[in-house]
Amino acid sequence: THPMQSNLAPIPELYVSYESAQKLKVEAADLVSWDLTPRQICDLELLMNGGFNPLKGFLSQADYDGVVENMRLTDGTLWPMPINLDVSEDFASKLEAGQDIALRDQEGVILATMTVTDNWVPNKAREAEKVFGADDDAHPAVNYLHNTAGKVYLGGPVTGIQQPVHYDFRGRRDTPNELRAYFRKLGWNKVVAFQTRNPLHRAHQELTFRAAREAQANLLIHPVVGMTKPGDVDHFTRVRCYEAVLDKYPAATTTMSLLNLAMRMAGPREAVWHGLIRKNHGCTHFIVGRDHAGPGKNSAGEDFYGPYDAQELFRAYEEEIGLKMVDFKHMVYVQERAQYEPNDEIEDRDNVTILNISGTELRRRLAEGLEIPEWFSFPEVVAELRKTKPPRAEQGFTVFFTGFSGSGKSTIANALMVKLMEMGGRPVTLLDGDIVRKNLSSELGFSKEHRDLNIRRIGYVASEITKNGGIAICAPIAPYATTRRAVREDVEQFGAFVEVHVATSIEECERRDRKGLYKLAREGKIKEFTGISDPYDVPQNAELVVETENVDVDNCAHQVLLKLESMGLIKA
Ligand code: PPS
Repeated sequence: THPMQSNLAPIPELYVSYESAQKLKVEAADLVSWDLTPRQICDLELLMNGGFNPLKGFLSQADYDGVVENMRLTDGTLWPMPINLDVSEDFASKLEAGQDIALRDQEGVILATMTVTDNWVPNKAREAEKVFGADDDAHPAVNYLHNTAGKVYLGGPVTGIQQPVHYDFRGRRDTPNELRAYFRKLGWNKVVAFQTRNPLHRAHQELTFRAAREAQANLLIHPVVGMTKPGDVDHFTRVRCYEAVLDKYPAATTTMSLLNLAMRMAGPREAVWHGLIRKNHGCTHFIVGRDHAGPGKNSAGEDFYGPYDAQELFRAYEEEIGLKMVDFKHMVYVQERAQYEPNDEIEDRDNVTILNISGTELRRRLAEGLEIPEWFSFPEVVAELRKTKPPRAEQGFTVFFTGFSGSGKSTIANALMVKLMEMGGRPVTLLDGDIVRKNLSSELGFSKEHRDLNIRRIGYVASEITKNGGIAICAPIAPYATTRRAVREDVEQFGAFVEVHVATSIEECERRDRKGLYKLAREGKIKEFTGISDPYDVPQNAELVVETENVDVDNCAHQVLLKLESMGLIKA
């Protein structure tokens, strides 16, 4: 095959001229409007700027069927991914065939109008099987399809009014035509693109550099900053890492641009889709690695796709995509020669030491603040990752006490707070039941609905404290297990959640009756009193259960400290 050269002429966009856009924007204010979801905003941006060329809008039903069945639009063009406007049944039922609607971002700004030519209920199970390979919710896109996407799809041409606004890394974002113009200006007629959703370490730098050298091409680092796999390193951190790595390439060979794509993690189909998108961005070559855009394990614990399925499918469609694949070699570090080499090309294999650090091992080392060697990653990259994810003993967390009124929650929580403040290092906030009810929840009573609201508010504040690296100590009764679980989920996005059941029996609490409330509850003067006339779900999976009968407060607080230490949240 002879070397590919790019045609860097502009590609069609869906935007109207500036003047027409101003006019259309005013007219569109009267249209029925749809508030776009974050994923739809990503899709719309790439539709409008030509990233999804040749699509002219959201897929019609016939095009959708073709794409799902055999990766082709009705005119035969290769297109592997359904791009539809999913909406609620309620919204769809109000539309007439051929009606224009306005598409707004989450602040209400009109980005585009769309003529709704098609309106149908898709067979999502079939879409899952055909596009993602299995109707299994363990696949992030299948999960999205069933649990987040609307029931009805709309299709039809889009008229672009303005680009979605981004406030971050503005100088690093380029439309396909902006990149084409840039390549034209620099005379880059061969460009190899590297798609990524992870921080780049030395192996990636080495691999991309080799790919460019082999193809005798320039290199475009083209990371996805739209939506990636849940749990990935956030794009702010990643872009700072990429900027550090850019300095490591020979001058004037390499550039970086951010792609506001919403990934689907569809492996082989996704690789073909990524290729078409890069072709639109003026590239000539594309790196496809092992397990490209892999979604992880299915619900039976097996991989959804084989490790080289993506390379195979890409190879089968290479001509049509119009982009040459550079297959990703698994690079490992050879200690004796102090360099990276492709794993399948290592000479004298038996007499050298091959080093590698897996993703899991890297996460462990970051969490525990352990060394990450220079042969594995650049110190600047490691420093950025450590800033975002300090070791556990420096991260925020929440201690959530639950138990009957008078069980001793507040007293233990207070003792714990003082001990943590003595240790120092992180700010501590106590969200005691009584304090919260005075401040955050002063208008609430003790119905189930009000108790839930109260606990959700505590959970929200605790999750914010945890996110920002502080320690939140909560001490409400929190009688309902489902509500406690919801709070756990809120907090665990940002740090550890340590549930402590203060297991003082109701008999003992009533015997103590420190506030005289049990007496009033028995007399019926206080209604819905927890443990007397209102339920309490005993925690089934608390991190710690403390008994308070015949144990002093200091000892109870100490038990919590030991638990925190064993979880790595505080240092001995
Ligand atoms: S909840 O269920 O988690 O929202 O309750 P919480 O916010 O922790 O508030 C419990 C405190 O309010 C007093 N109190 C009652 N508790 C339970 N049931 C009823 N009906 C009730 N009415 C007033 C009681 O003093 C609780 O304080 P603590 O600190 O738990 O003893």
